[in-house]
Amino acid sequence: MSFARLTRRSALAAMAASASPVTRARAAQPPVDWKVQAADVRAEFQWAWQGYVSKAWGKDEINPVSGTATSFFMKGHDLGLSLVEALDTLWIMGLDAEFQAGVDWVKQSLDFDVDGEVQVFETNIRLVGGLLAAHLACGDPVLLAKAKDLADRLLKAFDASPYGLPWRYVNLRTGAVRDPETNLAEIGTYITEFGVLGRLTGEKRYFDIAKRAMKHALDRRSKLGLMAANIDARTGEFNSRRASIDVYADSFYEYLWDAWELFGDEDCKRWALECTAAQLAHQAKRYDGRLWFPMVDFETGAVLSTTQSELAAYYAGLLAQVGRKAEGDDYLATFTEMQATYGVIPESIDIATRQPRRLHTGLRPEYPDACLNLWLLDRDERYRHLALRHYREMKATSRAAYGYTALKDISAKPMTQGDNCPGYWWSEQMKYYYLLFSDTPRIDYATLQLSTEANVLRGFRRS
Ligand code: IFL
Repeated sequence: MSFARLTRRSALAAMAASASPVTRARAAQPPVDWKVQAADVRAEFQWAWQGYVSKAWGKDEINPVSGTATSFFMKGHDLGLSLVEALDTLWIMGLDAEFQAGVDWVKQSLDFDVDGEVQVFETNIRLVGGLLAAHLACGDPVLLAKAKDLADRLLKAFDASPYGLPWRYVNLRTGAVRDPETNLAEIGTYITEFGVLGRLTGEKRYFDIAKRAMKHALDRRSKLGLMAANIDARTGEFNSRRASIDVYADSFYEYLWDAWELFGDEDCKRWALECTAAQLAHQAKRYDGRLWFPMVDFETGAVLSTTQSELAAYYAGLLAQVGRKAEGDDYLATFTEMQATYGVIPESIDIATRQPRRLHTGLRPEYPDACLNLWLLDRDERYRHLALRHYREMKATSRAAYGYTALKDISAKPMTQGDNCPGYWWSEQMKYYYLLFSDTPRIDYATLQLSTEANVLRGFRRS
């Protein structure tokens, strides 16, 4: 099942143990006590959790400057988003009392029978994934039942399309759907959560539903092997010409490879390799010597936009995972340069000028995500150092009275803060840093499998 991944990871890790002089020279960095760094990440997470508990308990997101809260899914009704996103991170960090308090809240207070609309994609990656990871961490069957209840409500969005492509929004109680004009990420980021749910419940249909939607889009690839990022769930046709590895498409590609690693699905592996080859052939471009992946016309390969978002940094890790490590390192270097230039990687960058296109940032996790995925392959200390730099910049700029916040203006000196901590912060970057620095015995790093939201879907070590 996951044999291919295990073999490859183990082999690369063994090679790293007998590192070449080149690798050793490149890794020459000031010595860092990684246990101390891990303890610092854990202490910061615990401190931010206390802020959430005191100011936003059960709410979706804390606004950590003002100590208020924001609903994420629907106005006036919260689903404990940050709490659910935090659960497996708390468990991995050994914050067991906090984890149990969160689980108790879910069991007593989280009810999905709500007459309100949610975004199907976000609900899956954040809540279904968060509940599944928490279940896998502690084994509590109520968490699995909640994940299944929620996923079943989301399935109505798939049923509404003759092609099994989920509409973007669904009413949790009535199943009414809205907005069929969707994109690759929102039709193709289900197979890992649904596949794990299917395994745990014995119902394979979840996996099949998720794979069908992905296959539909893959069957419509152009002669170049590219897909457009936008698709209509009613007609089943692409409704833009824009091929992208960036927002609106990103996690579709992650989930092809993840389905291979988690479930041994050969189709998904082949698709992942074919898509990567097409992207490297037709989207990879150099601007001033740096590697970028601008949006191109999916049929001609003509560059359509020179904007790249920070979110695209995940692709450095994915390239390495699918066997293109040199290109992954190359692309990581692009974002490393952005980090060195701006301190905080801009949310959106004009790749022709390397200037930020936006001054606010979303407290984003994609750069340490890539560092972790690269590090898992060969344990090169360099990735730890790069992630540490990212962590320190975040701590210096985003730490507020009651937690960590997105930034308003990265060009101001000092940078000015916004007032919102996105839910993914609880699931993503703090977990990436901790996994990189801690060597925690609670995780089997050889089998570790993370979702796009960094929910752990395999690799917990329960003693
Ligand atoms: O929700 C997060 C997740 O990583 C994703 N897209 C963007 C978010 C973080 O930037 O798939």
